[in-house]
Amino acid sequence: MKKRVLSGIKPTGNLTLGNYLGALKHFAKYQDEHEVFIFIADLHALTLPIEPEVLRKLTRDIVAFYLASNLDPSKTTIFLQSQVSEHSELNAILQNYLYMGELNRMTQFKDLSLKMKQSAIGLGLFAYPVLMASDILLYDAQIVPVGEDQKQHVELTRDLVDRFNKRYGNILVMPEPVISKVGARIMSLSNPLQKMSKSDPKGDVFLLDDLKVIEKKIMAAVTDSGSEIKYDVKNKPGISNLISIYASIENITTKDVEEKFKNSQYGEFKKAVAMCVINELGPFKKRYEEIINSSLIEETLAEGALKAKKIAKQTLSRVQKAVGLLHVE
Ligand code: AQP
Repeated sequence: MKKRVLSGIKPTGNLTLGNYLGALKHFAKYQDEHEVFIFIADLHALTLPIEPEVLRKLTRDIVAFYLASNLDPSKTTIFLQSQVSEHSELNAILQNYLYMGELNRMTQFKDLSLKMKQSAIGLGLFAYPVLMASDILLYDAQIVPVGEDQKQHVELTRDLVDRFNKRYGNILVMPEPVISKVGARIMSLSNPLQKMSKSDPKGDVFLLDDLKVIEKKIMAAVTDSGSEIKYDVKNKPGISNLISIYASIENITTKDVEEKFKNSQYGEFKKAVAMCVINELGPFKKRYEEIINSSLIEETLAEGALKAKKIAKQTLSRVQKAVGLLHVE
C-alpha cells in the first residue's frame, strides 16, 4: 500500500559521509512505491548561529545533493521548510502538547547545550523537537527514514500524537522511524566514540572533499589495538566504524565484511574501505557538480513548495478545527 514518507536534512554544515549513509542514500528508494516528501530544514539551521550567506550556500548544496542522489522531482516533493509557512503555524499549536521535561531529556539537546554557554542557548534549540514533530505530522507521514540520532525525536513525535489523539480523536497520523540496519550511526574517524557530525567537523569525511583527501582521511582513521577485522563496537570501535561504512555502501552485513577480510591486515582493509567510498562518492559528486550551478535547484524548490503547501494546508486546517480555533473559510 502506498504510504507517505518524509525526511529532511538541516543546512548546518557541509554534509558528511554519516549524513549520506544514514539518510541521503536511502531516500530515493521510496519514490517509486510511495509518496515522498524530502525537505531542507532551513528553519532548524537557525537554532545554532550561522551566517546568512553560509546558510544560503548550504541550502542550495543540499538540494543539489538530493538531486544527485537520484531523487526525481516529478516523483518526490523536494522543498524548503521556510517556504511552507504551515510548518511554523502547526509548530505554534503543537508546542502546547510537548512538555519542558520531555524536551530537557532529549540527548541531542543535552549534548549540544553541554558544549554551549547557558546564556547562548536559544529557545529554538530547546524547542527543536516540536518543529520537527510539525514537519512530520503536517504531511501525515507514516515512514520517517533517519539515522540513529534522530530516533529519539521521532519517538517524541509519537508520544505527542498519542496525547493529541486521545484528547481530540483521530487527527494526527502516527509516524514510524525507519533506521537502516547498517550505517545508521557513522562515527568520527579521529574519535570513533563520537558521532560524525556536520556541525562538529573533527574526523569527518565531507561529501565535498576531494577524492584524494577522502582516501587520505580513511587511511589515517584511528583504529584499535590487535589486528583482526572484527565488528565489536565496544572493544574495537575504530575498525567497527570502518566495517559499518563498507557494509553500508556495499549493501552487505557486517558479518559478510568480517568474512571477506578475515585474512587481511588493517592497512589493506582501510585501502578497500577508501576505494569503496571513492567508487560510491565519485559519480555522486560528479552529478552534484553538474547540478549546483544550474537553475534546476530553484525550479525544483518552487515546484516542491507548491505541492507541499497543498497537503500542509489540509492538515493544518484539520488540526486548527480540532483544537477549537474558529475556522472561517
Ligand atoms: N554520523 C551519522 N551516521 C548516520 N546518520 C547520520 N545522520 C547524521 N549524522 C549521522 C543522519 O543524517 C540526517 C541529517 O540530520 P540533520 O541534518 O537533521 O542533523 P543531525 O541528525 O543532527 O546530523 P548532524 O550531521 O549531526 O548535524 P548537526 O551537526 O547539525 O547536528 C538525519 O537523518 C541523521 O540521523
